[in-house]
Amino acid sequence: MRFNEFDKMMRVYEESLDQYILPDMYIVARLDGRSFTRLTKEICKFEAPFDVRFRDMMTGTVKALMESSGFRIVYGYSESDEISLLFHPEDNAFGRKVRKLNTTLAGEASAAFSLMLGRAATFDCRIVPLPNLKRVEDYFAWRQEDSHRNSLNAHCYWLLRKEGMNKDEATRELSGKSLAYKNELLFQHGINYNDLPAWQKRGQGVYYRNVQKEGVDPRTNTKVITERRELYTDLELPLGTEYRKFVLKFLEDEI
Ligand SMILES: Nc1nc2c(ncn2[C@@H]2O[C@H](COP(=O)(O)OP(=O)(O)OP(=O)(O)O)[C@@H](O)[C@H]2O)c(=O)[nH]1
Ligand SMILES: [Mg+2]
Repeated sequence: MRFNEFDKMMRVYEESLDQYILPDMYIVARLDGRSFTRLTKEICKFEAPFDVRFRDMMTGTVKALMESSGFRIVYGYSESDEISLLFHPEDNAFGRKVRKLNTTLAGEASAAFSLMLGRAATFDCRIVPLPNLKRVEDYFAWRQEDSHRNSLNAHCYWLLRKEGMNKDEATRELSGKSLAYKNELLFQHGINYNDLPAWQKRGQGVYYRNVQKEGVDPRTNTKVITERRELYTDLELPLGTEYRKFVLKFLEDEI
C-alpha cells in the first residue's frame, strides 16, 4: 500500500471521534480541578473553607487562559476549583473542534496553575454549547447559584468541624437541610452569612476593561493620558438579574 493510501486509511480511525461545535452556538468551557479535595485538604492544607491564596491561583489561571491560550475569551468566571470561560461568538480557533478546545484548555490551565502552586495539579475540561443568549445567562446564573450553595454549605461544614464533629458527622448533620436552616445555623454561632465577603458567596469574574494611564510624551515632555485594555479581577460581582445583564454585556459589546 502506498503511504498516501495508508495515511488516508489510518486517519479514518484517528478522526472517528471528532466532533465540532455547530456554527451559531455560543461556547462556554468549564474546567474543574482534578482531586482538589485532596490537594486543598491533605497535600497543601489551604485554609478552609476559603483561602485567598487558592482563590488568587484560580483567578491567575483564568487570566493565563484569557491572555495566552489563543482563544478569544470575553469573560472568565471562577468559584471553588472550577473555571467557566465564555468565548467570543466569532471565535473559530481549531475550526471549533471539541477535542482541540478541551485538550488545549485543560493543558494550559494545568500548566499555569501548577507553576503558581509549585507542584503538579491538573484540570479537566468540558465544552458546553449553548443555543441562545438566554441559555448563556442561565449558564452563568446557574454557576453563581452553585457557588452560593457551596459556600453556605462549606461555612456550615467547617463550623461543625470546629465544634468537634468529624467528617461524617458534619456531612450527615447538613444532609438534606434547607438554605434557611443553614443560614440560621451560622447565625446562631454569630456569623451573618450576608456579611461574608462577596467573592466567597458569588465567585470571581475576570474581564477586560479600559483603564487610563498617565504617561509623559517624550517629544513634548508633557503629561498625556492614554487608554489601555487590561484584565481585571472583580471580587464584587452583581447578583441575580443584574448578573445576567452583566454577563450578556460581554457578548453585546463584541457583536
Ligand atoms: N481548603 C480549601 N478548599 C477549597 C477551596 N476552594 C475549593 N476547595 C475545595 O476544592 C474541592 C472541589 O470539589 P470537587 O471539584 O467537587 O472535588 P474534587 O476532589 O476536585 O474531585 P473531582 O473534581 O471529581 O476530581 C472541594 O473539596 C472544596 O472544598 C478553598 O479556598 N480552600
Ligand atoms: Mg474538582
